[in-house]
Amino acid sequence: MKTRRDFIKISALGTGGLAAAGGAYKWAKGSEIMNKLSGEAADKNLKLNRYPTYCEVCFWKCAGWTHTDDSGKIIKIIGNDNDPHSNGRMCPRGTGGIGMYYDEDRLKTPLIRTTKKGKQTFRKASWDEALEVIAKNFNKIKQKYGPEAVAGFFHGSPGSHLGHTLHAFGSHTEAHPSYAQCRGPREVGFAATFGSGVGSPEPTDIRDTKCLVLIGSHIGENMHNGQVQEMADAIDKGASIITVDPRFSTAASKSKFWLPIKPSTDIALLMAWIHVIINNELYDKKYVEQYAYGFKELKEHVKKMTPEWAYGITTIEPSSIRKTAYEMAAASPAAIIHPGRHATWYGDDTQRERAIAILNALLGSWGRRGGFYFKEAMSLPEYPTPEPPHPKWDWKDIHGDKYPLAALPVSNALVEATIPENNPKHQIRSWLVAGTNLPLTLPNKDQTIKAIQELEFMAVVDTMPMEVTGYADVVLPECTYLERYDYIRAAPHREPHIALRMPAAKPKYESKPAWWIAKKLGEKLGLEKYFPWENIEEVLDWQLYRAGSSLEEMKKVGVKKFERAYGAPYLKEGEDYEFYTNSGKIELYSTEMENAGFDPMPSFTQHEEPPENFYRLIYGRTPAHTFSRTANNPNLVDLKAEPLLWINPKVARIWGIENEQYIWLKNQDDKITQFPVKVRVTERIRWDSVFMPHGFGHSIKRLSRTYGKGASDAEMITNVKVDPVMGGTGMRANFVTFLTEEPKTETRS
Ligand SMILES: Nc1nc2c(c(=O)[nH]1)N[C@H]1C(S)=C(S)[C@@H](COP(=O)(O)OP(=O)(O)OC[C@H]3O[C@@H](n4cnc5c(=O)[nH]c(N)nc54)[C@H](O)[C@@H]3O)O[C@H]1N2
Ligand SMILES: Nc1nc2c(c(=O)[nH]1)N[C@H]1C(S)=C(S)[C@@H](COP(=O)(O)OP(=O)(O)OC[C@H]3O[C@@H](n4cnc5c(=O)[nH]c(N)nc54)[C@H](O)[C@@H]3O)O[C@H]1N2
Ligand code: SF4
Ligand SMILES: [Mo]
Repeated sequence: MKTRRDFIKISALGTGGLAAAGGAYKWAKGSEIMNKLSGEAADKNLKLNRYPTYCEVCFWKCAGWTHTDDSGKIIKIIGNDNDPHSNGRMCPRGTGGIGMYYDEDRLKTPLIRTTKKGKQTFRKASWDEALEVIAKNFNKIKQKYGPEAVAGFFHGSPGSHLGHTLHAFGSHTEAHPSYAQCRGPREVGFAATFGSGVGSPEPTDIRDTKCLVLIGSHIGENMHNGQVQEMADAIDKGASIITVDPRFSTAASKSKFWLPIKPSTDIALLMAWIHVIINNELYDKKYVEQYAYGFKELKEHVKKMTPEWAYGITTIEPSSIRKTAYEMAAASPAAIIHPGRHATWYGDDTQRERAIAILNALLGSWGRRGGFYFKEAMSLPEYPTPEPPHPKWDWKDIHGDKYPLAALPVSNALVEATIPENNPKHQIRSWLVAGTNLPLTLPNKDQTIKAIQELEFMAVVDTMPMEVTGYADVVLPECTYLERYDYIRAAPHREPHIALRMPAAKPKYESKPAWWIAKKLGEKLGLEKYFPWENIEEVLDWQLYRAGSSLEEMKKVGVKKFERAYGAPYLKEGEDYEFYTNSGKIELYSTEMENAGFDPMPSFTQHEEPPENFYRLIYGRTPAHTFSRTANNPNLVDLKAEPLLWINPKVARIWGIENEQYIWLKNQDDKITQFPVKVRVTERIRWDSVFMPHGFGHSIKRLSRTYGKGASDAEMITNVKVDPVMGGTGMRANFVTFLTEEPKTETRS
């Protein structure tokens, strides 16, 4: 039975949560941990134990060592010297990761939705009871509609465990926001060009590059560790950085050229660069001749896309466009036009990524030193379990004719398929969510909530009481990454390698690791045969043994490197090479796009302009936080407690807004932010845009350090431009105006 889900504030639970949190906040500030964090109190007599881990504070997954003192207390995390993701150094967020473990606002027990005196609330439950309720509901849905009607929304490590349970149950309806809200268009655009996506970590050979072009990619605020370190090294070695950003970002401040582009016009700039490089014969002729397909067509296509044409669109001077094109060509092939990572901007994102890929191809940078290296990952054998049942339908049926080049499920398509009004052929009835805060992560929150209200049942696995947990019927508390094993990290890099995560302490409270939750839920669902092991150590040891290592060895070394098995990371001069495209070549003219009914070569299309007195909302990262997951972290709150809204001085003057004033934002659809945001008046942003970091504006009172701190960009993202090629949600077509007085509550979003 469908019941309307009231949003339940977990603060209603327990006693004295806020008071206790206040005390602990002070404790954390003046504590040994904070001193250790800043490296001030290195007590030489302290005996430390160390346990290998890889970080879960963001998806760079740096490997490091968690240190505990002789009483078993977690003291610090430092990088593993042998790890190519971290090179022995964690970023401030990774160092502060222990705040996740110590956060006393954490979820502590399983919770079940119940009604008391007509009011919905959560009650504490045992694991046995909570898992029983989930299993009962999933099996009910399986009987009524088939197992396919249960969908998974996962991000990060817990998804690999719970995904196994979902598959064993009979559903492949599973989505991750890292695709349709993040890197999807980039993967599709690069695959259509080079026959291979970019993947994570990006195989950008930044340490040896001579020219790095960042187009809406803000390394420096985007703190992906190894990449930031390599960029610093490249700058030291004299590489030139070209940053294209409406905002004077950290990267822009390190750049030889900053092109403050009018937002939403990047494709015009990219095409003009291609024009200059072709017309002035600056491209890598031998490389293009040997490896590329469709050069003649491309040359014809860009004929009229001159810097003068692009100037009218982008506001970038033709002379700057030419100068920067020459700069890249001088560095070729050691030049990188960075593909970015959060690529879902304006709905034509696959085409923008295609333009970036084409430019790289012309400069001969794919497979070349200082460009992109050919990555290699260690492949670990899967622990043998029976073949899962074959679902009658899955995400591909949900997509139908839409998004023909989507290689992975699109989260927003799964949300749409949950709403009966959309007449989905395959309706989703239940969600299992783990490691993703959907109301802040998916654009168009109203639609997400509407879908949730249609569900017959929703279970959420999280470490914290978050916006998403408030809508669950059952909440399961996962322990933090410092308290658990997960699968081996076998990410690609210059050298194949593996990294182990193991617990440094017992799970606090009643929290449990996702592998345990996945197995126990599986058993409750009658799927024991898919979990023919006692614990995950058994699985890891089995896999590691076959890869030429063991759990015992990995506990000692944390990271192990292997020889490359599939050739050199760079092309040799004139080497024969077949790309995984239809033509076997790098496709400047994409046959794959053409066959799917899209333009084989990118073109600029005009996007909406802000209405009068509105400004484009651009958002991004802030160095000390990751999305919404760290906003309450006791250590990281100290580094940055609230977001700032960047406004150009000219605009601030017109509005009479002062630096550090708190204001509310209203968007083009009359949505108003729940909380005000502090203004930073700065020349570092164009007048037509405002900038704010993502991940703040939490509405959960139980998040005692971050509740009500700043506005949430997600509340303002109601105009979503979906990429027809692969379903990515363009989120930058939203415009805001300013409210200097506190708005009446009933008008708020
Ligand atoms: N408005 C807006 N939306 C965006 C973006 C943006 O910039 N602005 N960025 C987009 C991008 S690029 C991405 S990749 C996505 C990221 O999307 P998400 O990964 O959903 O981002 P978070 O807000 O960090 O939410 C993570 C959730 O996982 C929980 N969590 C953290 N660690 C663990 C764990 O170990 N186990 C479990 N079970 N749960 C855990 C956290 O408490 C939190 O509830 O967001 C996308 N959406
Ligand atoms: N500290 C920290 N680092 C992170 C993360 C985090 O949460 N915190 N998240 C990680 C993840 S999952 C991702 S996907 C990456 C995202 O990181 P990136 O892909 O590097 O960056 P975005 O967040 O998309 O980019 C924001 C930049 O684009 C600019 N911009 C806005 N509109 C336009 C436009 O129209 N044209 C151009 N040229 N520029 C524009 C903004 O001013 C801003 O500087 O960061 C990763 N690194
Ligand atoms: S970049 Fe920082 S937060 Fe991300 S995994 Fe590495 S140490 Fe952790
Ligand atoms: Mo992302």
